Amino acid sequence: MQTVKMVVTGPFSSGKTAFIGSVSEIPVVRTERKISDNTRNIKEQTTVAMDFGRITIDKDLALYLFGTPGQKRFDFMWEILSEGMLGFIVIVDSARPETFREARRILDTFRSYSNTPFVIAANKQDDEDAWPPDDLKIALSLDQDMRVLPCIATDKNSVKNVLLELLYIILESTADEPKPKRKR
Ligand SMILES: Nc1nc2c(ncn2[C@@H]2O[C@H](COP(=O)(O)OP(=O)(O)OP(=O)(O)O)[C@@H](O)[C@H]2O)c(=O)[nH]1
Ligand SMILES: [Mg+2]
Repeated sequence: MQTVKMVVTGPFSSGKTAFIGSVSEIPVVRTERKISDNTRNIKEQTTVAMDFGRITIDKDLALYLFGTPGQKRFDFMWEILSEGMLGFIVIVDSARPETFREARRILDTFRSYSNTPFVIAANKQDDEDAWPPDDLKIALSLDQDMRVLPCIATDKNSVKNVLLELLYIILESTADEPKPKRKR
């Protein structure tokens, strides 16, 4: 069985834990704690160390998903979690433009850890205030070739699409041999 480690990261409350929870076949190992300084009052719990989940793609391939904490005060975990990753996903709350700058910072931080493939998930597309992926791409000043995918982290199929897209990019980039030219 081949395993592929992917890291799921992004700003506070962007949907990382929900993303892993939607697809994992094992009960997700969560490290959520009550938010001690809940002045923003967005939600009750936050990830303090990591989330861990697993999804089987076929009989000889499984994805191991490691979710990071979103709050800056726990970012010492990021580099540890990125050890050995083959790809990563930056989850962005598309309805909260005030978090876009932070999303970009996180993207750049993870790219500094490793030059593995990545995709950006334009999450919460079911929110009426959500920016479409193309607008998000401009707002984050992303390069043309960076993939921004629409996502609803609470929807299993949507999450699966994002994971498969990243998986294909990883498999393409790790194909050692150039594919033989097809004979006409
Ligand atoms: N409508 C909608 N809500 C979402 C979506 N994804 C996540 N949420 C909600 O957004 C809130 C935050 O989700 P979490 O999964 O806890 O976010 P997180 O990124 O793990 O947060 P931290 O660990 O605190 O950084 C929760 O209330 C989720 O139910 C989505 O695609 N659509
Ligand atoms: Mg979380």
